[in-house]
Amino acid sequence: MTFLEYAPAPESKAVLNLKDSYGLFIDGEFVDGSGSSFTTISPADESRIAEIASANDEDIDRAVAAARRAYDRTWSRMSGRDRGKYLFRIARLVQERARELAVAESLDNGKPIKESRDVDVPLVASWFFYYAGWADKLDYAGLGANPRALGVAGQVIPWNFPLLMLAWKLAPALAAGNTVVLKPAETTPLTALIFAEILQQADLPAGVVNIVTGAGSTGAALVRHPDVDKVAFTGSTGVGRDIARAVAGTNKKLTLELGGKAANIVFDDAPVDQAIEGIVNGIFFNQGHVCCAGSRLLVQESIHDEVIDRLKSRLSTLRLGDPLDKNTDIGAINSAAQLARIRELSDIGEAEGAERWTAECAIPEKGFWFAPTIFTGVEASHRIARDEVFGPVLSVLTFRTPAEAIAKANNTPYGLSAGIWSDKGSRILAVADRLRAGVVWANTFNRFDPSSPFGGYKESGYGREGGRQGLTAYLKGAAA
Ligand code: TAP
Repeated sequence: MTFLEYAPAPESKAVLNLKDSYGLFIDGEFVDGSGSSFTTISPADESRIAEIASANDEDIDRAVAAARRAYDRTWSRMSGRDRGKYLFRIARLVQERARELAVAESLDNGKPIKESRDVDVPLVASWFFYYAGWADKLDYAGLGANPRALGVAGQVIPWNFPLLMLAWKLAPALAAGNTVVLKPAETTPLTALIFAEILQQADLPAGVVNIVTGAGSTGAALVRHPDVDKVAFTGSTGVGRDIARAVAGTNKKLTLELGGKAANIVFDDAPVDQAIEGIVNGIFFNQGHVCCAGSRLLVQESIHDEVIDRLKSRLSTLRLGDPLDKNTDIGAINSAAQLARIRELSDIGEAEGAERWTAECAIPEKGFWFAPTIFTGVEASHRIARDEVFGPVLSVLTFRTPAEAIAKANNTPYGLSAGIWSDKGSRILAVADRLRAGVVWANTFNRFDPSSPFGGYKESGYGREGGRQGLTAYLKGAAA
């Protein structure tokens, strides 16, 4: 089969107004950091984007003190209606600067511009719009009598959806009346810093949101700070455990959104064309850097060969390359370290006896890249069936009966998400009921909405983000 070649269609970087270096955002201003600064680079070509300040313990002290002052003097005294107005203003500014934010996100993270433009940034705006609407309705949300904010929240986020994770954390915290110190991931600080400019534009009172950049040690100092009332973390299960230990025995409230190893279950009566698109979206969206990615495909044995053949031909049409090109489907892997991890686990998959297939595509010379890969003949004991690869790698297992599908789907230490593909509504409901996963999608995958709670079981963490439930993590005595 021959395909028409697409001409390059790069999104212009002219919309960006980047600074050469960025400070920490504390008490409404950009200030110098006391730690040694670091460079953020584009993972697509390893080019330098900007110099970023690093926060040490003293800076964390300053940021937490600013958040405490803002909580005591302004934010906790402001009516919910007025807090809501600020959140609406932020949401509208995100929409106004959407193109700039999307370009910056693709540049710093490596994700395709069509995803940052059509998924990440619109969801960021909708998260702020949604929680803006809750700010003056907390008394009527069934969250207990007179729900009150906790105080200062320390929030630590990962690199896979940098601005979206910031929105998931900030919007409910602010709507509930808390002030915040947030640490973005070391490899993707850029959009959080542009967002800080948006906060200045929105005239948000100084200290309500503070953004401290740095490495893991900055996050560790933040979650351990004695004047932080609430810790919210999204990231790996290993770091989540460390934070749970640090917070144990204190009065801090804690929510953890950790890893996943979701089963995407395809029954033999599924609409196969749609299922193929759902499988592709489930694991190759955002290069598979998705905590709820459908990384384990469970396909009914009778349709296994047909599904795999069609999947391979679909994957052969995906275009890998420049994240800023509007035709790109698969962007760059976020960092050299993540690429090394994906390579290592894939090599282990092969060594353990699974059959590896990789889509043919030209890999750019510079930057971090990994072509879409499928492993068939995977067994439940294989590392690629158990460990989170967090990359564009799909492990395929088979099943014969619904009971076997459920048992295999639940055979994981994680419990974040799952997908079911079937023509029968009754089967979908019966299977969904028995899956130990926080989110179950039916005949779709990776759908997000601010009104819908999201979170996991087991090693995927605890607490819910999104929806009315997402507010409970930021209010005293509130139960979902
Ligand atoms: P982590 O290494 O856990 O890093 C997450 C954040 O924690 C980063 O900001 C990191 O800083 C910081 N950090 C590192 N060590 C720390 C410590 N000891 N104390 C406090 N903070 C620390 O994860 P990652 O590699 O960035 O992200 C990938 C993982 O996140 C995957 O496992 C994925 O499943 C999970 N994830 C889960 C979800 C949800 S909603 N469940 C969403 C997205 C991602 P540095 O960047 O400087 O290391």
